[in-house]
Amino acid sequence: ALPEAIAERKLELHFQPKIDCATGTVVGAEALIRWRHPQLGVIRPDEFIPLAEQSGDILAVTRWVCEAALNQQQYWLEQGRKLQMAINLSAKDLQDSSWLSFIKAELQQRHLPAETLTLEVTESAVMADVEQAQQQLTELRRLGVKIALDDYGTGYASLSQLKHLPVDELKLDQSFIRGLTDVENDRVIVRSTLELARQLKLETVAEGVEEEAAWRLLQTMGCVTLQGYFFSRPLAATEFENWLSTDA
Ligand code: G
Ligand code: G
Ligand code: G
Ligand code: MN
Ligand code: NA
Repeated sequence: ALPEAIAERKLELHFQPKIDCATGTVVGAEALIRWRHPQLGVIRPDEFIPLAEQSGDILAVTRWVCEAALNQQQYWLEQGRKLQMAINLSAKDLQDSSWLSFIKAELQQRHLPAETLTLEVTESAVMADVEQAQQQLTELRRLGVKIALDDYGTGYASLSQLKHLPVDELKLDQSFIRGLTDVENDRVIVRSTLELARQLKLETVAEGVEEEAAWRLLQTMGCVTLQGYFFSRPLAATEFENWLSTDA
């Protein structure tokens, strides 16, 4: 039913704010897909993205996500809100040879600078075919698009591969952030990963920040950007606007 859901506009995006760690101001948003099913209610991406990857529908889903996210970004820009927009790619998207020309056209149509778009790819998606991913990501970066390595620390990207991967940003997986304030090991891992990223000239995002104490600790560790329920859950576009106007 997924292809029909796309055609019938049953998919929607929620947006989770990204926060500048040093100042607490909003700098962007991650678009996260939701499927509003007439019988089953809201289906979360964890449930249908793996199926879409198996069936091949993921390519159409990602294109829909890209269009919808860029429409939203452009609308917010017209309202005077300049926000970095992040979308999630799957392994299959990295193997899609027409993705590059698609994204280029979508940006040009809207006169959006490529630098304002971040593509999040998981470590495991990259590792599925390292050479192909490397080539695709290199060309995307040449276009100006930013690349983030999502769920960093949970996959198999070795440090030597990291050195050669064409990425701009590491997103530390929330499993490390959750224990940050009381698990010594997590604190050590996060601190040294942030230091590694700094040395490699990579930006950093900490995911799953749920408490102010974690934010303060990440500040002392020099993390660049934050995301998490302490600031906000993923919100529908109008909720996001309301949140922006009350918060910032
Ligand atoms: O908010 P949350 O439950 O949305 O997301 C659950 C998982 O689904 C996360 O791992 C997230 O990266 C993934 N996800 C959310 N939206 C998309 C999307 O548009 N494309 C892909 N490939 N994954 C997504
Ligand atoms: O793309 P990615 O795998 O990073 O997707 C982010 C997932 O994490 C989404 O399911 C989102 O709803 C969820 N999330 C975002 N912030 C928090 C948080 O602070 N705590 C928890 N438990 N989940 C979060
Ligand atoms: O691109 P789409 O067909 O979804 O948008 C239709 C119109 O809805 C746009 O021209 C724009 O003016 C408006 N719109 C899009 N996103 C938002 C939003 O987040 N909030 C509000 N208030 N209007 C929006
Ligand atoms: Mn993500
Ligand atoms: Na993640």
